[in-house]
Parts: sequence; structure tokens; C-alpha cells
Amino acid sequence: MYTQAMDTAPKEERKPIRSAEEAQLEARFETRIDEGDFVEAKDWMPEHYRKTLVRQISQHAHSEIVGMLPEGNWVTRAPTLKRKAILLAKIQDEGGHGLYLYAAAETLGTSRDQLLDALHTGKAKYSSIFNYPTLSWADIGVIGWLVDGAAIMNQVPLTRCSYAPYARAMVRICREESFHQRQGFDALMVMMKEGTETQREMVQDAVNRWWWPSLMMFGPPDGESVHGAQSARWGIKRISNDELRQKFVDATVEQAKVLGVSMPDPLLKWNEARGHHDFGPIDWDEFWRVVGGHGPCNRERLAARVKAWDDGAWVRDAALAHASKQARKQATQEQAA
Ligand code: BYC
Repeated sequence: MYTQAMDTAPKEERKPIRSAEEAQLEARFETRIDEGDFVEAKDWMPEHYRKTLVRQISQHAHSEIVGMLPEGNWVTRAPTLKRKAILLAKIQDEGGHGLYLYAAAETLGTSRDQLLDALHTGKAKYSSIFNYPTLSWADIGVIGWLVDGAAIMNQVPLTRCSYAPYARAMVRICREESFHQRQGFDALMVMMKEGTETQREMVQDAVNRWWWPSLMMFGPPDGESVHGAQSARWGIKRISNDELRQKFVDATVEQAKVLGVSMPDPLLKWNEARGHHDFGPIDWDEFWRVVGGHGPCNRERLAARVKAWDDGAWVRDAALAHASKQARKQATQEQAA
């Protein structure tokens, strides 16, 4: 049994005091996880598990919402009506993914307002990839092919995440992401196979700019992943950052051959002994710079989200006023009855 008096460790080394009941609950929780059981919102869970999920799910939600911005830049300049309709639908899907994910995070007891406040004040992260600019129409195809392709690789294992509300949201999201990836590949195929030399050059230029940032989406190398081991232990992450990155490289190299583009990596080559492609070193300094808020578009992206929130204040106020008017009306009717 733990008492305050036994807690003689220096302050910074002290572990939170757990009651015997809590220790028992935690042991039962670990056993459930080991048995591959899913955890529901109403179930007991360790505080650290809850925090890890709120962090990851809300970062994921923010990524979907911020991810709408680089694509939104091209809605008015899509080359055909068909491409415009597809792009609009994709961006709407992403808004929807953000909403499922905020809802999943809310089941853990953190409100939507708290989650958004963390984004708007720069405390919460979102995927590094969305801090790069979209310079040509080919970027939209490459985002679909590479960025959504990397997202699918990372997110399919999350459909088996131990936290059931997140896993359920991911099933739906992954179905839509695979359509997103295919539409990107299709747009690039048209440019590569039916387009002009200039269009083919645009595609290659976009691949050159998005390849390395796409590899960074999977997070730091396993040795530097702060949360990786614990998240794997809890069945939140089923496959490590490096393993997913490798799977992505192996899959996309083959797709690049079909498209007729090359990756901007002279060290990329098949390694017969490993049964995988070797690839060159990733610029982790660039990754941490972008994650730390100093990428090409960090300020612009955050400012756009804060502006959207501020501009939407009247809608929230009106909805609240309407809801309280309805509640008053109902109360009066109930009194009269
Ligand atoms: N960007 O210990 P680690 C999409 C942070 S949506 C920024 O390995 P973890 C899409 C990490 O948060 C794409 N930060 O972390 C949308 C941690 O910092 P904190 C988003 C990153 O959580 C629209 C620190 O680095 N997908 O694809 O075990 C259109 C150490 O990392 C990044 C998801 O969110 C990054 N790339 O693993 C198209 C999927 N990587 O929190 C596409 C769900 C790492 O301690 N998330 N950091 O301050 C995950 O699977 C995991 O959170 C990650 C990172 C693999 C991303």
C-alpha cells in the first residue's frame, strides 16, 4: 500500500501515487490489452493511455482540417469541371474525417473547444506535410498519390487500434482515403500519358518536392520516437514509424514506374538481401524545423484556421441563441400542459 509518508523520493522522481484499487484496475486493463480486447469510452483506462489517445487523435483531426487548406488553394483553378468536382468532394471528405476524429477524441473527456484552442494557440501539432505549398496543379495529384498514400499506409493499422471509437472512425476514413489516393494517381496518369511535355515536367517537379516530406509523415525514426514503444505496448500503434515508412517506399516505387516518374533519391534501390528498397537519408533537421513551426507555410496555415474560427463566431452564437430559445419555448409549453 502506498502512503504519502512513504513518498520520500525527490520531487522530480516521484511517481503518481496509485491506490491498490487503481493498481488492480491497471493490471486488468493490461491483461485486456494483451488479449487483444478493444477498449470502449465508458471503460476504465489509465490516465496516460487516455492522454496519449487525446494527443494522437486530436493531432490527427487537426491534420485533416489543416490538410484542406493546401488543396483549397486549387479549387478555383482546377483544369476541368470534373477535376473541380472531385477536388471539392475530397476536401469535404477531409472536413468529415476531422469531425469524426474530434468526436472520437471528445469521448475521452476533452471538449471540442479545448482541442481547437490547443490548435489555435500553437500548442497542438498537426502533420508536418501540410506546411508545404501547393505550387502547381500537379501538386494536387501528387498529394492524392503520395500524401494520401502515406496516410492510408499509416491509418489502416489504426483500424485495429485498441481504442474502439478511434478504430471505428478509422474504418470509414480509410475507405474514403483509398478513393483519394486513386483519384490523385488517375490525375497524374492523365498528365503523364496524355499531357504535354510541360505537364510531364510539372508532375516530376511536384514529385521531387513532395517525396521527402511524404516520408517524414511517418514520424521520427523508431529510435527517436518518444511515444512509439508505449503506444505499441497499448495496441494504439500496431506498426512502427520506420516499418510503415519502408512499406510505403516499397509500394510507391512500383507505382512510380507505372506513372513514368522517378524519385529524387539517387540512393533508392532494391536490396535483394533485405527484400526491401534501400533509400537515402531523410533530412530530420528539416522535419523538426517544420514540426517546430518554421516550415514554409506554418504561419499561413495557422492564421487561416484562426481566421476561420473567428469569422465563424456569429454562427456559433446564433446556434446557441437558437438552442436556448427552443429550450425556453419547450419549458413554457411543459409548464402550460
Ligand atoms: N508531423 O513519438 P512519435 C492525412 C511528433 S492526416 C508533425 O513517433 P507518435 C491527410 C509527434 O506528435 C495525417 N508532428 O509520435 C489529411 C510527437 O510530438 P508530441 C495525419 C509529428 O504519435 C488530409 C513527436 O513528433 N495522420 O494524412 O507515436 C489530406 C515524436 O513522434 C509527425 C495522423 O495523425 C509529423 N509527421 O507517432 C490528406 C495519423 N510525426 O505529440 C491526408 C495518426 C511525429 O509528443 N497519428 N510527430 O508533441 C499517428 O499515427 C502518429 O501520431 C504518428 C507519430 C505516426 C504521426
